[in-house]
Amino acid sequence: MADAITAVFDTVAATAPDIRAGLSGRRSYGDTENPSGERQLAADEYADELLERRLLALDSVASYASEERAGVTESDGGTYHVACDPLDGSSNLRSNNAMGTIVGVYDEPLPASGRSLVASAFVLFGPITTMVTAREETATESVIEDGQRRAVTEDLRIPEDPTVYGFGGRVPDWSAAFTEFARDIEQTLKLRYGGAMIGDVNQVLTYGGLFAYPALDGAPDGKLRLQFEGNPIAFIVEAAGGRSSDGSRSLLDVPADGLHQRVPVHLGNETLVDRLEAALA
Ligand code: P6P
Repeated sequence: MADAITAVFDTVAATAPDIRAGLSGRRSYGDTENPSGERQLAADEYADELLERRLLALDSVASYASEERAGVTESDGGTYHVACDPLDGSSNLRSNNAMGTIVGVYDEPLPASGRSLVASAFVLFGPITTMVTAREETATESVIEDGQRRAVTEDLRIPEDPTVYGFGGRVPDWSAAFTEFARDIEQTLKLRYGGAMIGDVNQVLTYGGLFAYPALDGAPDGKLRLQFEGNPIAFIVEAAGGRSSDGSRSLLDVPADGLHQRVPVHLGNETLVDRLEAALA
């Protein structure tokens, strides 16, 4: 299993420079929408096509699914089912802010429970390109140089003392319970919200704190997708000693009932997620 997962991680790392190099010329929206009804940038489609082709070329990969396409692409053989958000936070491209790639490696056909993840990773296009990977309950942070991973933090752990928070959605659309919880958090933590989940989650992994895209009035399942965003990032945060929640349980325990199902997402220090669940109970 280790060799197959390493091959997936290495393929994503090797593809990162190509995706990054292709961003500047692909900042325009096409006339298509993804299955979640969001407009697609040319960069979204470019990253998706590169990742599909290169990941399905691996003997160990049985299928590929992404936020950008309705169905699953099967290959003939393989063990693992890969779910990608090829360019998470792509709306940040026009404002030149952080974005990146999320990959979940499941050992069950998709849609699948987060408990069937065997590995996950995200690539973050910031001032430098980094990649956080998780497997066997351990998270690792690497710098990507020339398409190669160089580990810089072998056992990434979320800091004990939380410092930052970032909550998505419009404040008037938050529930009364979440609003009260947020007002309490604001008294002690510093706001860090950049509009790309992995950029905001990386702040939480670096400084300690809480990221949330909660249930909203009119959108009780929030915005983020379980298969492509919630599960893979929860797998990483929990491997780093944090917690995840849909408001009442780990995201990894949320039943999979659709490839593009949305889920409220809360990720960060265990103490803060515990407080959040108590506030929403
Ligand atoms: P909003 C990016 O589009 C994304 O899927 C996540 O990466 C991010 O956390 C969220 O949506 C941002 O949503 O409503 O703040 O633009």
